[in-house]
Amino acid sequence: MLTRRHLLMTAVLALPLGAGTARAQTLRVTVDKMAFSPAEIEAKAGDTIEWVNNDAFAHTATVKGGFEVMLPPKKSGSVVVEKAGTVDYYCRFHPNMKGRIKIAP
Ligand SMILES: [Cu+2]
Repeated sequence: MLTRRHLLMTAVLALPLGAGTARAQTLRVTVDKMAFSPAEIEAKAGDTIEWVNNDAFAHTATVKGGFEVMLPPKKSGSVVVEKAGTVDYYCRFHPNMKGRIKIAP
């Protein structure tokens, strides 16, 4: 996971400043055995976050005072992140399941 993050950061740093034409992307988080993976991702405003639930029971990606994405067993759900900042989310059914989205402008 560290390696993957490092690669992502390297890719971001390699972009020329002011390129400004980056297309919105879809970033995938899998849910396996009661855990979000990767637990922390780096997105840009306008990106779509998609959670793929591989477990046989339901989860959610819930932000206090924000969005809640239902993740039925073996299904996926998504949300578009519009605002820069750090978003912490958890699963409503298993509050010890936690994830974070770092959103760049
Ligand atoms: Cu859950």
